[in-house]
Formats: sequence, structure tokens, C-alpha cells
Amino acid sequence: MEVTVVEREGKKPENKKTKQLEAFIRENKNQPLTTNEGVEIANDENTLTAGERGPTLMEDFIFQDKMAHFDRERIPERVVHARGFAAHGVFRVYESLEDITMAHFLQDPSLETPVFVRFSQVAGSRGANETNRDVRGFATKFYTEEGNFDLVGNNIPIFFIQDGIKFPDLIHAVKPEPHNEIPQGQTAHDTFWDFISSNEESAAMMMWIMSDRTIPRSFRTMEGFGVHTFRLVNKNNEAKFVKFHWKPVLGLHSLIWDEAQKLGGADADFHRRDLWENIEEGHFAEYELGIQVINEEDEFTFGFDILDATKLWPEELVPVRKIGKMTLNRNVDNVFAETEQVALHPGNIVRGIDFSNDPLLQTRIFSYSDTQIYRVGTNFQQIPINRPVCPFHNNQRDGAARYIIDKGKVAYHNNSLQNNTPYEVPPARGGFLTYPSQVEGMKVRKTAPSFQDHFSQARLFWNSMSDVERNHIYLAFSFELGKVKSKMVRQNVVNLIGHISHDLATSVAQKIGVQPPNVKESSETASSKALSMANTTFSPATLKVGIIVADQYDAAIVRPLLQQLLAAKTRPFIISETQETLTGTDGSTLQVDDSFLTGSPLVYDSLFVVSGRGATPHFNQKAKSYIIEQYNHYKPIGSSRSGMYLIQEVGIINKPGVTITNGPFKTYIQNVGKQRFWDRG
Ligand code: HDD
Repeated sequence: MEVTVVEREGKKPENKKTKQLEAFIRENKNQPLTTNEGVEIANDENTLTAGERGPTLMEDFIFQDKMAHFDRERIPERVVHARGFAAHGVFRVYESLEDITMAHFLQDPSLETPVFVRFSQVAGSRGANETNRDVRGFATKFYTEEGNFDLVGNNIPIFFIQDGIKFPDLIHAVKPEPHNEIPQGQTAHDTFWDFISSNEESAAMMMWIMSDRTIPRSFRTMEGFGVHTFRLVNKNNEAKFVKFHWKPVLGLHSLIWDEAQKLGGADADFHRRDLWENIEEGHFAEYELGIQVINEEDEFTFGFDILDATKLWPEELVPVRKIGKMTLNRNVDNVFAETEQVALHPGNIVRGIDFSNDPLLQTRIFSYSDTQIYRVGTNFQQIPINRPVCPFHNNQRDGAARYIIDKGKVAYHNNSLQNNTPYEVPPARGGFLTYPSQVEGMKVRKTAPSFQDHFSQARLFWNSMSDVERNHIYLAFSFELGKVKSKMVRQNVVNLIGHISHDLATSVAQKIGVQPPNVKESSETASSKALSMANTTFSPATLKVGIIVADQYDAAIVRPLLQQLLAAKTRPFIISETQETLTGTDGSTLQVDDSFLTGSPLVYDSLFVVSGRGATPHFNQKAKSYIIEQYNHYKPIGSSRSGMYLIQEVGIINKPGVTITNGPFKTYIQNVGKQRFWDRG
């Protein structure tokens, strides 16, 4: 199946944001080439020179116009989350949440709110490989009719540190080491692990990042979390504490480490390609929004402080209520104009939502707008992608690259010349009212005693893992720490792990040549089902199936196979030795999507082997290498009887998740949905 890019002109899903953006979109096709000042250009191949072989003349304004703009094309990349990819979509609430919030976009199930979501990785620079082990950003801008609300979250529900004053330290430790700028976008190096082992508050996050959560299969199969505790406030000015969750409809699925590392070479754009292609093909990415709610009077009834961003609220204690669905249904028109210039900011809240005193959140409220002014410019909020869809008026003026032309001589408040407009809006008529929460106490720089248990939830996470997940965490620690040159740092990390699981720390210690820990292990015995990826939804929908076919293939197999795979909403691709059209034994033809050379077994979720009478020795050799790679990554493999000789030759006949069938393909497709067969050993 060839990936067909849908011609989208004139077919954009209509909403207030798409309409607003339309006004700024420029179509260059069939237009004369001009300078930025509108002068038509007769020759764009040669500079203006004095004589045919002479020097370039300074008066060449056409060259200057082009080159000066080019010289300034880059803006600073984000100091973190530099590599990202985004899409447009819509959000709709399931039922009115009027009882707990007055947020306009959460009142009416018939109202569609435009959204823009940017996924990212924390440590890598803009060109980093996308399958590195890293936390992923999941940042959503809701263009509500009462202003923009940004939920700037990650795919992990907790964070490394409790107070944002340590954020620059954390990031300096995780970024490439400054003396040689190695390694790119990875945590497997000395300074990162030195930071972790010197900051016990990172213990729980350390466990999460060593799990498969940090090597997602797709942005479409990641959870998202607002991480912090926020407040929802209703029209009676009653508040509740809340945490936000995004749950992917396709379930939560990850790569395995060997696959993730190799994908870095096979397709460094693996995640953006996956999102882009699926949206183009109409497989829109869907996530349900959930909330956990704690009443104000229950703030102190949990064994952890709800203001501490290194703690989650176990779903067994505080269930997640699903309140709505987001659908990402449109790719951007221009990555720089939209994805790069979008300015997300946890300080962008709307009426009905408010902050808590979480010290990490409080510091973020400064950092994001500050960085946008540096990165994008003073008037960053006026750039099309950042504008709210509701009207906005104020007395702010001027600044570099001002887009809006404000009329009139009055730009101050109070004024009488303009009847005191733009006017203030009383809360009863929609003006934002900060929730009047009580604050008291001495000014201090101190960690609250309630923020000091760092190991119970780290242990809770470990207790909740399946055997496969535990093994992956063990291997991840062994890999990451194996790359740490300082033996002291390796020992310090093992000692930290010892507080969480003595067994885990001892096994890792054996792998990396340090002593087992001599510390007290956490006594936490609870576990939480929601933390294990083994308990997620499984479905074959949108999974990539590579069908290995040779010339003179059996069309009686391939035709129904393709039909049944498409009916199950998988994405089948024909793989062969070359990209030529193949001919079946019945004379039918088949277009090859990927040759063994241009493709890679790594990008497929499953393989089905058909082969054909025209299979050459080279075909057989390459097909076998594809099968072995898939098998080693625990992926389902199918074969018709015509392809069985290859399955036999690699010695995997009758192994778990290996199906031989000439159809119907129901069992094979069910296996595709299961995604991995861990019992291969
Ligand atoms: Fe942050 C970007 C998520 C803590 C300072 N952060 C950024 C992005 C995401 C997050 C998803 C990329 C947004 C985009 O796509 O443009 N950050 C988080 C989460 C955190 C967190 C979930 C903890 C719960 N961040 C955090 C702290 C600070 C920052 C404590 C500083 C006090 N983050 C930034 C930043 C960035 C950023 C420097 C870089 C680019 C940007 O803001 O727009 O301001």
C-alpha cells in the first residue's frame, strides 16, 4: 500500500483556529518571483557583477534582500524540548463540568475547541534522533473562547525535582557534557547520573525513565500528564485540586531498547513520520482527557504532599474520571511557522482553572513567557499560531516586529478620552478572578518536611511492574550506568536504587562492577495497576505490517490478506527486493512500497511472508534477515505456506507468535494486535 498524501487544499477541518490561520497562508504556486518589497525578479541565478567575470556590486539589492533574510533564518532552539513535532485538532467535553469548573470549554459537549499539540523530547537538540531514551513532552494549546489554556505536560506523571530553582542544574546535567558536547539527547552519561544520585528527590522519576515509557512506539500511543496539581473553580468560587491525564485510545505502547537504538539509524524521524503519515491517511490520533479530583478539605489526608511534583496520585486512591476527547486531525502547513513558533506556557490559564502552590509549577510560570520573549520575540503572542481565537485588546504597544496596528491616541488606563476602554470586565461578567486561597507564614527558603519521602512511590512503581517490565528496567539501568565512566557515580546510583529494591540494585551492581548497596529498602508494599503498561488496550489498528513478496507470488494469498489487514485497520506495505512492480502467478500485478534496501524491519510492527516462485538467493537472504530481526524484537510473524521455507530456515517454526496460514488470517491479525510475544525467551 503506497502512502498517499491527501491533497488537502480546501479540505481543512473548519474551526475558528483554521479560519484564523487561513488569513496568513500564502500560496506561491503560479505566482511571479519578487523581492520582499514586491519587485518582480528577472534573474535569480546570477548576482549583479561589474563585467562577466568581475566582482559583485554592492547595489545588488535583489541579492541583499535574499541573503540577509537567509542569514537570519534560524531562531534559538528551545533550551529544552528542542526537537518536537505538532498537529492541529479539536477537543470536546463528554458532559458539562459546570459543577466543578466554569472553564468555558468544559461546559458544553456540542462545543468543539480547536487545539494544537506539540510532542517533544527533552534533552535532544532540534536534529536529535527521535527514538532516544528520553521523557517526551505532551503540550496542548486549547484555543478556548475565553482565551488560550495551555496544558504543558509530559508523558510521565511526575518530575525529577520539587523546586524549579534546580531546573537549570537538572538540564545542565542531562544535556551533552559541555567540554565535548557528547552524548546527544541521551541520559547515559556521567553528569546526568551524578545529578540523579546527588538528588534523592529524583528517585521515583529515575524508575520511570528507566522503564519503557521513555522509548514510546508512537506519539499516538503515549499517555500525557499535566504533572502538577492545578485547581478547578466553579461559578460559586468553590475550588478543588485536580490533576490532568491524557489517555491514548490506541493504548500505551513502547519500543524495546535494541529496536529504539537501531531505529536511530534506520529512521531518525520515526515519531514525526508516524504521526504525519497517520494523520495524512485519516488515522487521526485520539486521546481521552481525564481528571483526578481532590476536595480542598482532603488536602492532607494522603501519605504524600499533593503539592509535590515528584509524587503521583495513585488511581486506586483517586480515580481518573474521563471528561472528554481530543482528536488530532490536521498536519501543519509549515513546521517553522507553526511548530517552531508556537509558544506554550503553563501560565496560560483561563477562568475556571487556577494554579496550586506547587513550587515547581510556580517557577514555570516565570520561565516560559521569559524564554518565548528571547526565543521568538516580544510580540510572540501576535504570531498566528499563538493568537487566541477570541478578541484581545489591551494598552500594550510597540516592541520588535509588532503585527497589530492599534488605532487611536489612547493607550493607557484609566482614561476619559476613550470612555475608559478597553474596559475591565468584572468577574461576574467573565473577568478572570484569582482563586483567593489562604496564604500565611514567614518568608523562607526551605523544603517542606512533607516533601521528604523520596522512596515510597519509587517502590510503588517497582511493585507495579510486570516481570517483563522489571527485566527491561534492570537492563536499562545496566546499559545506562555501564556508560558511566566514574565508578563512584555508578556506586552512588546503585546505593540510591538500593532504597527502592535491594534485589534490583544488587543485580545491576553485578553488571557494572560495583558493590551491592548497604542501605535500607523502602517498606512500601502497595502497587497500582495503572502504572504497568501490560494492562493497557491492545488493537491492530494503524500498526504497520510488512508483507514480503517476490515475483511470481500467489495472488490468491496476497489479495485476501491485504483485504483482511485493511479491514482490521492495519497499514500493510509490500516489501520486495527492488521497487519494481511484481507479477503474480495469475498475471495480476502488485506495486512494491519498500525495497529491502530503502526499508528496514525495524519500522514494521509485524511481518507476513509470502515470497514467490521468482525469489532469488539474495531475496531469500534479505527476507531471512528481516524475519530474524522481527523475531528478536518479539514481534508477530505470519507466513503463507509459500513463504514457510524461510521460517523453517531461520528455525522459528511453531514458536510463540509465529503463524503459518493460507487464510483466513484472523489468528495472525489477532497476533498483530498483541504486538509482542515475550514468551519467546
Ligand atoms: Fe518545561 C519547555 C514540560 C518543568 C522550563 N517544558 C517545555 C515543554 C514541555 C515542558 C512539554 C515544551 C513545550 C513546547 O512544545 O514548546 N517542563 C515540562 C514539565 C515540567 C517542566 C511537564 C514539570 C512538571 N520546565 C520545567 C521547569 C522549568 C521549565 C521547572 C523552569 C523553571 N520548559 C521550560 C522552558 C521551556 C520548557 C525553558 C523551553 C522552551 C519553552 O519552555 O518554551 O521555559
